[in-house]
Amino acid sequence: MDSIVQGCTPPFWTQRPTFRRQAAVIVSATIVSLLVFASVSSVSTIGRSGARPSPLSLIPWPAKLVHGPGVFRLDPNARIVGRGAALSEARKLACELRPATGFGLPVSESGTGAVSLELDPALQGLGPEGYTLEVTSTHVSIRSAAAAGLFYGGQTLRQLFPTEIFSASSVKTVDWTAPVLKIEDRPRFGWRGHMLDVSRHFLGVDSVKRLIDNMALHKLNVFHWHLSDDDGWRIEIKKYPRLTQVGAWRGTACAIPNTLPGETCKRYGGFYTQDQVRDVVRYAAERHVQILPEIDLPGHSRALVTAYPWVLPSLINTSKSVQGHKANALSPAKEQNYRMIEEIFAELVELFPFEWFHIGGDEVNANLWKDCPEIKELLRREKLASHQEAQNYFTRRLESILGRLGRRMCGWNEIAHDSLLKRTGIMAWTGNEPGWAAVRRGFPTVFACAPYNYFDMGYPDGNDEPDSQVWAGLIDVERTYSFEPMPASTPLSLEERRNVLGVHSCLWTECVRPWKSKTGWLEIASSEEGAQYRTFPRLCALAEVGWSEHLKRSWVEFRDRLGPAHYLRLFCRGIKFRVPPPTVRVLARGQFEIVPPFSGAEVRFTSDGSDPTCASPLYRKPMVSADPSKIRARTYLAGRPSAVCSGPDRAADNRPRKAR
Ligand code: TNX
Repeated sequence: MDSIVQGCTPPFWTQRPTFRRQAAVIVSATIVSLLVFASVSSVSTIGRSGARPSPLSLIPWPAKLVHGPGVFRLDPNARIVGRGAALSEARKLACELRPATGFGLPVSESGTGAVSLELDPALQGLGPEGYTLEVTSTHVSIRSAAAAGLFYGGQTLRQLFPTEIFSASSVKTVDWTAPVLKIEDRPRFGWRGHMLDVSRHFLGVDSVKRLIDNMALHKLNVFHWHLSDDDGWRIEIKKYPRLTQVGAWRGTACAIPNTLPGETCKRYGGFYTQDQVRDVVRYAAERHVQILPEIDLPGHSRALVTAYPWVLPSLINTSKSVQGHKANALSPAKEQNYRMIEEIFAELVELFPFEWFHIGGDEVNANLWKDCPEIKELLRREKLASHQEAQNYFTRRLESILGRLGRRMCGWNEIAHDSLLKRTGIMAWTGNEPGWAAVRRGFPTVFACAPYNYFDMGYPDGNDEPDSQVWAGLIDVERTYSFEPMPASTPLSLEERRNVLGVHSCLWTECVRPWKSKTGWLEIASSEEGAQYRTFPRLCALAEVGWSEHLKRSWVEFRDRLGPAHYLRLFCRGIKFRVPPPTVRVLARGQFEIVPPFSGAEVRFTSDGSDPTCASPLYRKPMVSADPSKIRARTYLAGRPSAVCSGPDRAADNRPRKAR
């Protein structure tokens, strides 16, 4: 039976009239910008075969791809067929292709169609996320051993069509063709994740869903929801209502004061109800994204502690955590704390079906525990030699609570200790070394290495851009792309390498808020836009690190797939991504060269020290200047300017700025 509208939840924002209006503007800007690109340069990417130019800009790049001659054309009468269990994936694909094409794309369970999706047990060797995609001049076939693979085949197919396929409203001027080819694909890692901190700045359900949607199109499959921290508790817990009544709000009129730099709000905050969380979990599952909840314990707990002060040690001192908070860690010696945690976790595991549960465990200020008699007594009774061992004891207790609740615990690398079960997971954030150490000790480990994958760090050439963290260095897209959890030099045995679950990026949101540049070239209108600006395009690089084989990765090829094609996809989706600026280099005898951020980028420049505008000359080739230090350049992408590259040789500087 045909089903045109039933059967999937379309990205909900495609239904919003304001977004549709915005999309119409975006699409026309996109077309104008493509014309600019076409006239400025011949945009051509060299395919992996090396032999022939390829217009393909797939991100992440697939494992095997063979080109054929000709194209497939999606026509208005096309039908999508999904037999049996493939039907729901066929419906999702149709939902994703309808808005831009404006075609009905009926979905059926039998018969023939222009596009077919099929479950095929013979493809088990590709794993549940692997798939084959064959495009002939008349037909597209996606096959996989499991639903996730069909979904990812569909994501690849979307990227084979012109970039406007990502528009939220119909684009009449485009011929919906995809090149004839065969792809066989599977991910390198089973865990490809991204974390969003909603405690420091709160992002509502719609923003979270948009992020999940954008993760899924990059084939990321774990959304890590950092739901509690010093600055706010963000999820309704029925048994402990003060967690959100008190813990979700900060400001001059609240029990939790303003603390983020420059913050002067009266009342700021928000939280998700359990019904909202169920809805988000469902939405993510439809996109094959699992949600990893994090409740950060025993440190980073000012919000919890303010709501229920009895969780603190009975005697505390004035010592401070890394972020400067006093009294923000629970006592590991109070039995009622473990009862409370078990009751909170019991509510949470009902909401989050993912096998993993994150308990934080980072940056605990153990000095806070020094003077407390009940903690001294705990050390004596349990023969714990230090406050670190007291944290290990606390973590073990949480591990058994989660075991009882049917979940596997994971936490930041500070928790790694041999007394934990080897089914517990470690998330390495301070560098690759703690990750390798955990792997060698037998822990399943996810690599979320700050100097590569912390998107709250600034961009290296970020003039007049939003405030950022710098402690782990400045991180450009190339740096994220260069991330490798298992370089050839890593002394890990084959057996140990199996413990590397995958890769992960993090967006901490201390600095994520609306913002306007001094010279007016950039306006970040909301916290969501702030988050997007930091996340994209670095997340695109992380996606390829997680999916594509290490030795087949090439930065230059990736860079030219990103620009312009993938940027235009992000643009069509309304993402406030960061436009990459060019670099100015001085050559001999006053000659200068401007290096575009990708082949064929529209770069405009001035030579008198003023900021370039869209009317400034287009850079084409090296030139001579009386004073190269006055050269200023910026990229324009779909009409959006980048930051100004001011002067020569402002190369990426990834040095850490401040020790933690
Ligand atoms: C470290 S990474 C933290 C966060 C901060 C972040 C800022 C980690 C486990 N803890 O609490 O927000 O740095 O970059």
